[in-house]
Amino acid sequence: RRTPSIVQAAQARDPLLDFARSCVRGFYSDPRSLESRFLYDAEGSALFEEITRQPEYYLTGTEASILAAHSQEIRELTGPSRILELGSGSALKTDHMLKAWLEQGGTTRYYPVDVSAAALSAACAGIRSRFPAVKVVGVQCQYRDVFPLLAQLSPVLVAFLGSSIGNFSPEEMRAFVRSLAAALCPGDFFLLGLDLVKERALLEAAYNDQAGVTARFTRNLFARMNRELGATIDLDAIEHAAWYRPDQELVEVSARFTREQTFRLTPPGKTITIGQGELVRTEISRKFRLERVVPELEGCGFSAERVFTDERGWFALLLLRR
Ligand code: AVI
Repeated sequence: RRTPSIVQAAQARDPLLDFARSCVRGFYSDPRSLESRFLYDAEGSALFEEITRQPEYYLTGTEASILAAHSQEIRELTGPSRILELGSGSALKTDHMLKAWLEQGGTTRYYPVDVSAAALSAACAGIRSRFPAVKVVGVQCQYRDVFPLLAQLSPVLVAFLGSSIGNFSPEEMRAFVRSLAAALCPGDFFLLGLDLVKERALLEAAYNDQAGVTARFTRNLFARMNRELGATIDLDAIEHAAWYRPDQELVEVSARFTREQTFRLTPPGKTITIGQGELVRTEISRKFRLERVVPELEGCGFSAERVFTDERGWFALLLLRR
């Protein structure tokens, strides 16, 4: 029997209600702050892929160059483990790893995990056409829903690239890393991409690209509310705003309402008014210092096997062992 190419690990009971409730909570919180996981519907995932191709968004290219240089060594250290990638998107960077795995022999199994079904089927189709010898099974779910499956995949390497962990708060990140460590078996690996603290101008340019793709990405969250929750938000009244906060070492991304907007979300039937000039935070993107983050990860159940960086020291790839 053929393995299905995409499986659903767990499904929110009602994804629409999950989105709606989260929006209401976010609009009523102080400061107003929405959950960034809802940025990635089909439209948002496609826009994020476009962000990764913008010249100012150095993260993707820099991480890919580290993977290109070190995938063989990573494979030597991990052995022929299965690869499970969290938030795979279009999974182009993973090519370097799959190449190294195929070259060093054994069956290569790759499990991309993503909330967006569209992004996932594109990733699976792409990998199958570029690497017919790799066995690919896409898993559609939120990251945490994949944890219960990990023990049965051991030996496994869990890849979490692109500094996506930077979109978590410090508390969320610690909880995430601890549960991942608890779900993996001793000897399994965690490959983690981290964007490092750097000059403010470089960081702010990356989140304010000239072509305005990041602005479209931010606005899409509100367009999604219009599409799915019957909101009537005037998207022309929303400006994208992103700046670096050196005190917290993170880029904060917000939507600024240039005109007052009143709209209703159905479900759950709540009316919301956002005043002129108000900000609604849509994301944080934390930037890391190796001297601080490595001990923190070690305190959460991993040991750092290798730390790879690019020559400019902009980005790091950590190979951690459970
Ligand atoms: C997915 N994540 C790592 C991106 C980042 O850089 O924080 C999301 C993003 N938002 C705006 N540009 C990129």
